[in-house]
Amino acid sequence: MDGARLPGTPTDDGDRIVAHVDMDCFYAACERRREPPLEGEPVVVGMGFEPGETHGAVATASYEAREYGVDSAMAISAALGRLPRKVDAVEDPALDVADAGFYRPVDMEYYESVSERVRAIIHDCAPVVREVSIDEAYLDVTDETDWNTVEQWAARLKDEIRSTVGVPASVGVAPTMSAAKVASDRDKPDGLVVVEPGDVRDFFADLPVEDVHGVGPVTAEELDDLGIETAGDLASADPDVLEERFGERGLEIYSYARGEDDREVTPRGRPKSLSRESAFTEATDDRAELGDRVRSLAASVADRATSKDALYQTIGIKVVRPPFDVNTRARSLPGPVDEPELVESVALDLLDEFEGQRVRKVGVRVSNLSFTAGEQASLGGFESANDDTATTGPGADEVNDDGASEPAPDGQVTLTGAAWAEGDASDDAATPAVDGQTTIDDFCK
Ligand code: DCP
Ligand code: MG
Repeated sequence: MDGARLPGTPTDDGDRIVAHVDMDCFYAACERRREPPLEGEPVVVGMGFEPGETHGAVATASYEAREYGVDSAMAISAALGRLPRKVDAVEDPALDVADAGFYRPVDMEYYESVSERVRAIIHDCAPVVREVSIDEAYLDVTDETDWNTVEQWAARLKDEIRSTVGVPASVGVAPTMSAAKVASDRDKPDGLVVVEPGDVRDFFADLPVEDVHGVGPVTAEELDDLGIETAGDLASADPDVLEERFGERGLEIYSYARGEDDREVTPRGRPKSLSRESAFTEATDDRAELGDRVRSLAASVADRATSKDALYQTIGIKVVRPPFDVNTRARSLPGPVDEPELVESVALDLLDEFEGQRVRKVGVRVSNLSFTAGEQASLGGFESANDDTATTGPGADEVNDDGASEPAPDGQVTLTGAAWAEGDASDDAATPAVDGQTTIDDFCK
């Protein structure tokens, strides 16, 4: 493969290859790992199922237990009603042992240790990994494989996890994170679904709108009111209506439904850039109002950089003119600094170019980050999911820390006119190659 491409940046044809790995019924699979007779049996992991206990919930259920209607987050009493405990069934002639299951208490320490092993394999096989929960990660594998061979690659990753750690995984592969996530869920358990470039919008079309990134149950209900039930409906909806109803987020979910998703797979830990944006309720060309907003965003971004011990070498602004005209400008400095006044003065300077123009959203960003000595990258492990960007309607702010594993090494700066959403991977240092691993390394090659 072309060694010049940095991890996380598009291939020549613009398509990244993103894999999403999600372990199958993870806690239950962990229990089976240490208690093999549970293989093939209905297994429920949760709390509150011992005699005398009344409260508790199901953390997860094996796929055999799901056939009885037992699932995550269900009250344990409801689960026991559908699937009695095996130990109770053998004692109680009114219960059928064949329709009973094995209940096990949650043991996070053990699940974390299994997760750690899975993570080790994933990191050895992919240069860029974003862990999003105890059993879930995104991988950018553009450099590891290509569209002709990615299915085999993913099958081998699954086999490697299964044979080395002893737990099953499902993998989705697609050119975007959103599609890869949906794909990994499509054929569970032990699933492997590849969505090729060009097929993403079709792949989404018939899915319920909840499957679109950024659409939760409340938004789904509101969309339903608008007659939008599927991702396909959302993709062909009127973006103005969506914006009016949901603000900026309306446009985001519209894009995701269309298969457009520029998010890069970036490791958690040190951010690649820090930005803050703010939308006006009504577009404005009032220089004083714009200046005030930029000043306060600049102060907030600089503050965040200081709190993260981040030095920045590039300061930029984003100016969105109605309806969707996104402009970014950035200026590089001779060296990395932590100077809040400079963020403000450069941002205001860059804003001058838009004098007299109506603006509906402004943002300030510092990028090309490096970190002061002593600050360790804290790759959070398979932590609970925590989206970096919280987008809200007009008048509210959006915070965005783009993750990256390493600081920029030598201050290469791109004065980009591209939207921030496209990221600035040119500032991103390549992750060092894996070395020394034997079996896993062989597999990775
Ligand atoms: N979990 C939990 N409570 C929930 C959901 C999940 O404690 N309401 C825990 C138990 C799961 C683990 O998180 O095993 C991973 O969550 P997933 O949503 O990935 O669920 P599973 O891995 O169990 O099942 P699936 O095969 O659907 O991924
Ligand atoms: Mg899972």
